[in-house]
Amino acid sequence: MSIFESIPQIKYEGPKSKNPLAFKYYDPDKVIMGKKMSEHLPFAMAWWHNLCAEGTDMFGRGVANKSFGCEYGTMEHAKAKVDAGFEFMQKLGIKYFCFHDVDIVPEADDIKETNRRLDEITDYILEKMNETGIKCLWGTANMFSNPRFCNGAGSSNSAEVFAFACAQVKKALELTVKLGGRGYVFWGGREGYETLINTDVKFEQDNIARLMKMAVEYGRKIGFTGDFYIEPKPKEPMKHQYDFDAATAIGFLKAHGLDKDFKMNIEANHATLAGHTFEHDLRISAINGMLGSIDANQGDYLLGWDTDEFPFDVYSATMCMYEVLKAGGLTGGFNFDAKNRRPSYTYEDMFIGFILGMDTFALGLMKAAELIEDGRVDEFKAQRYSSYYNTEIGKKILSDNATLEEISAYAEGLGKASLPGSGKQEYLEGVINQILFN
Ligand code: XLS
Ligand code: CA
Ligand code: CA
Repeated sequence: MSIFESIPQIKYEGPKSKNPLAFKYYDPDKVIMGKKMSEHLPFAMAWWHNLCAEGTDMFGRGVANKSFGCEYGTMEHAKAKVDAGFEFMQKLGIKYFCFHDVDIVPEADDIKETNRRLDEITDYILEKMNETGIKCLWGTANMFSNPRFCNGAGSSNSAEVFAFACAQVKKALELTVKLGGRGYVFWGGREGYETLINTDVKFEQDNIARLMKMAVEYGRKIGFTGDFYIEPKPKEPMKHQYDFDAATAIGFLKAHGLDKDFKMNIEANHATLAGHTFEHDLRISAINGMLGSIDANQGDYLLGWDTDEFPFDVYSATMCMYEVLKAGGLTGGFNFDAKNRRPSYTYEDMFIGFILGMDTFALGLMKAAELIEDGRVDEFKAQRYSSYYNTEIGKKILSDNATLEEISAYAEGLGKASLPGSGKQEYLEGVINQILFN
């Protein structure tokens, strides 16, 4: 039985097509820099936004009907979501999905019953995976919706709540292993504080590390060989979140000896909320060897919160793909942690949102490859630092055995430094425009 009966298989029709239900740029078999687009771009569907979110906001109820013909809160509904999700992914040619524990079943009052439901639904998901070849990108535990997590999960002031966080992480890890997930995500939505007046920051951060260490130990014990990810976000829902941005999260992981097992899952809209560009957080992760996976969405610069929009900014997608290509690709994938705008509430809109996101990243990939093949940006950057490679003083500095006295003597010998050379920002921006719009 089909849920999206009126929606055809979505095909590549090329940039001239005006068919809203076709790809204009995402051509899965097209080869870019020696690899198929579909391999460069392992796209994933986020269970929560696509199959659960109905467009509720602070001022209004849902407008999109995601009952899929069943009563909410039942296992029939949970199964209908599986059917809908797999039909949806197949029609778009999406190979991966991501999930939270409570996206896939209705949560019961007793965690033992929730876990029983999770076993039942993952048996069903596994059947669908085997039938279709669709895989799990990553799993996670929702440790922010249930009222018990109002003061955080790993960072909760309550030992009992901490124990429930452990129980959910344990189960979500087991499910991720069962479904063969490539990664396991910690997004610390409530791991932060509303006010320092009532908060012991060191105690809370040490406890988050304790939870993560136990998760790594257990995960490895049950055969999880993938990466653990931290997904940084500076705020929302908490006023201040501990995993503020990539640099902060990486520092935390290194301080607690967790950096070998963890990488970053960078979300575009979280990076911009932290006052960075998307590409900034990607670069910081990559130079630390921790660029794992991406939540591909975009925010709205006029709004101060996380709007999780489908990406359509090709400039930003190009800068993202430049970072990804330079880093040699992702071990994870591109999860569309994105939702339709509230007034776009039809089944067709769900598909159009994904088509927009996939086309935007396909364009980003093609343009980033052109930028690299063009070479002007990379050549300029290399030339900009060349004094370290082609002068004696530069080589001395890089040798790591120079002293402050020796280098100072060189400067004193010169008396006055020449200017460091133009940064040529406007020239480089022009090169990017030329590549984007040629
Ligand atoms: C919320 C986060 C969340 C994580 C998974 O802002 O993006 O959805 O990706 O818990
Ligand atoms: Ca988000
Ligand atoms: Ca996310």
